[in-house]
Amino acid sequence: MSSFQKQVPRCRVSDSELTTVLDLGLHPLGNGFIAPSDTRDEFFYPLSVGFSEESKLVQLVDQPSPEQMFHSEYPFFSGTSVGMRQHFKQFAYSILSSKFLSENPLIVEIGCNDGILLSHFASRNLRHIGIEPADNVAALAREQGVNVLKDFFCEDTAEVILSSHGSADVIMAANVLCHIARLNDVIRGFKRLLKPNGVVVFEDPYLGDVVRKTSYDQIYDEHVFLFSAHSVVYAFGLADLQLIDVAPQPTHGGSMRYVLSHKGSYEPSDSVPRLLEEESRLGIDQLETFIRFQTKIEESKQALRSELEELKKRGKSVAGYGATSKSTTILNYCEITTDLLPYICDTTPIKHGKLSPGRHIPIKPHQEFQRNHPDVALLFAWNHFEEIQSKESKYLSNGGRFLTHVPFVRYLPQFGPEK
Ligand code: DWN
Ligand code: SAH
Repeated sequence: MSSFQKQVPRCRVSDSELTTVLDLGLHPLGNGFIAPSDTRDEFFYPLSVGFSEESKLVQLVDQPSPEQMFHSEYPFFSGTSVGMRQHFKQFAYSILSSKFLSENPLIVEIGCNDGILLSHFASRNLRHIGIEPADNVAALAREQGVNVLKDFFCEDTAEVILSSHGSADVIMAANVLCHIARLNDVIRGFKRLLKPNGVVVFEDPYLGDVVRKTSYDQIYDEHVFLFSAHSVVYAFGLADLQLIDVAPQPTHGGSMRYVLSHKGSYEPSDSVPRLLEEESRLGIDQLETFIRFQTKIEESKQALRSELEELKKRGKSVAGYGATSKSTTILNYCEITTDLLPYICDTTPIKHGKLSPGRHIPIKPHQEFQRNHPDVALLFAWNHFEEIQSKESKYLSNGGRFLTHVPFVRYLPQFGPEK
């Protein structure tokens, strides 16, 4: 083979051929909020998505290195959303009241961030450990009394935990397994670390929701995988771990919680074959579905751009709401710059005064939005709309409206006053 020929990408889990199904062009880091003085050296990578017919895994073809994404200035803090705090409280209660905890249990969490979930176990003096590579968020978790090991979880980390703490009753992971390219390594670590009757409980944005809602903004550097029951069964099956339960979650625009155990430890619930059947009906185990998805994404881009251009023509003021990682995909793919969107408001202090990755839209404190209500707010944090709607009741009653692209470009509330 000539050295100029491009190699066919391979599935990270099955090593089978990966077919590229989406190409979104060059993108910056999803959370690469940048100081105005640093824009010259900004990093870009090709954002494209592949599908493996073998593992059914939807995955990025290229992902930047973990150290580029998760570091001591990681700007996402799980506790910024009241709704997510509530969600993780319930998540903790579901584990605390389950049959999976032994007398003196060990609970392990991968990607514990600011301690939003693990703090519920720490406050009950239960043995626990969180693995978190981003120093700044790990420090917040420690302030809550959470024990944190600063590292990227992999099989070697599992060995470290085994020798210091013993094996785990429950291994939890929320919105993190979909971030880790070396999934086989992580799963081997789970296999080693888990007690014979232990369980892995993890949740991530669900591929079925992304396809149904055309929420293509869930595709960015950090999200190297978009999971389905099909791909979870395949990937964990390689290590003899079985899927015993699934439960849809409303978080992050539609997520799925997966429960796994050693093969044969528990009888899988009916929810598993039911979800597998539903996925086959939706076609998310088939290549053609993702080829059609590219067309839907392009249509969404055209509709969003033309609405923003129309608002500009009519002299309406517009601001972005929530400088989410997801917004980086929308802004860069839809080529939205300050002429259409002068600023984005966000509640995270570390993002203030920075520019959005790639398109360089200024990020301002939420107070700016409150001081100066725009005619239209482009809703980047659409997954938190319920919470935002109650927080912004004054904005809405004054005739303000939210523009969203999910599941198609439209205004919220749908029957609000004409702006
Ligand atoms: O998977 C991931 C999830 C868990 O969190 C990570 N890769 C990164 C991150 O994704 P995201 O940035 O898209 O997450 P959220 O939770 O949709 O976005 C939160 C952002 O929105 C924060 O910057 C805070 C902001 N926000 C706001 O300004 N006002 C949020 C709420 C609820 C608000 O009222
Ligand atoms: N669990 C939290 C945080 C999700 S953001 C929530 O659901 O809100 C993803 C987190 O995973 C970040 O804090 C990131 O630093 C961490 N992370 C990324 N790769 C990791 C790895 N290999 N091991 C452990 N944590 C990781």
